[in-house]
Amino acid sequence: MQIVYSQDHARQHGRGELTDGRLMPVVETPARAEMVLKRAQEVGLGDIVPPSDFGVDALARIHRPDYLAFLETAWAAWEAERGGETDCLPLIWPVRNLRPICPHHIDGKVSYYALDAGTPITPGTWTAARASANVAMTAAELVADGAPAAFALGRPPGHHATADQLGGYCFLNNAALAAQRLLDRGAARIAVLDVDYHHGNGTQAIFDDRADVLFCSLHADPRQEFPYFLGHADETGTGAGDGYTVNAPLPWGTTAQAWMAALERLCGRIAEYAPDALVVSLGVDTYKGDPISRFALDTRDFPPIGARLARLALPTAFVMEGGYAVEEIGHNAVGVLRGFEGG
Ligand code: Q9C
Ligand code: ZN
Repeated sequence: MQIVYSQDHARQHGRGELTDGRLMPVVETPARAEMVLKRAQEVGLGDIVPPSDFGVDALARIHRPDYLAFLETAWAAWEAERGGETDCLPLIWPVRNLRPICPHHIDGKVSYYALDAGTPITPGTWTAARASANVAMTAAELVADGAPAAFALGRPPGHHATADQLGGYCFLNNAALAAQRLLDRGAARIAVLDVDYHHGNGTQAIFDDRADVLFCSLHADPRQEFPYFLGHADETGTGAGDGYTVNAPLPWGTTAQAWMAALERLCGRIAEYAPDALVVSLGVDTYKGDPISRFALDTRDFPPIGARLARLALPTAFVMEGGYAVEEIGHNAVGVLRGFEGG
């Protein structure tokens, strides 16, 4: 399958994320994408193609215009306020008992538009995030043009980003943009399957009230794990979208066997939905050696995931999400894709 890739991902290189009570080096680094690219080339996965530029209008199919304007201007406002020595991070949120009215000062604005303090805005964030979104939409375009599959090898990831919020290392929801692109190209129904260790709260929220996108996710139980406030089993969608969200929260320590059993259930639901295409939010932070995650999948467990997805027999756009064990991320992510091609 073709691999869509842009070097602009490297423009997002945060200095610090607030974690465990202190500012720590970020785990969502440029090396992640470089390691996946290296492995894809090693095994000859497919040709590497650059993204097309779909412009801000395509982003606005999913994201609120005021949020896009904020992302575009946030670094300049932050830099003007206090120099460029530190990344732009929030400190207070419009939570219970406060009012979500967007402030004018950058400190308040970044808090309004962020859902955590682990997602630094840097000088290159807007460039890198747009490139990652274009990478995902280009993969969708390839699939819409008839490719059986395509791989969007982008970062920063996307599935925690909502229509108007960044968080969880995500700024633009690449998978949602890919799904929307497929719909805009004529598909009637799209399934999004999110296999990242973390719940894809952004993607779920974006499609919550829609029946034209089935959102299915396997993830660490939000009672134990980030993003903590979405991803429970009783969330099934609202309004017209009722019945089109399926969550499979799993406990810390989940093994490949239990994980595959949950995947089987979600694949059944996807087959029943009979979508025109599938978007896979491909996170490999389910790996047992992942530094921020607590599932127990081994490198050999990833190819069977791809093989099972191939049995759905759907045109498939894979969109890179999480995975922070940098040495193994290439073997794990490309393992899924090779399993898909061989399966
Ligand atoms: N101490 C994705 O995988 N921060 N995002 C965890 C760990 C949030 C992960 C803090 C993790 C978000 C795309
Ligand atoms: Zn993740």
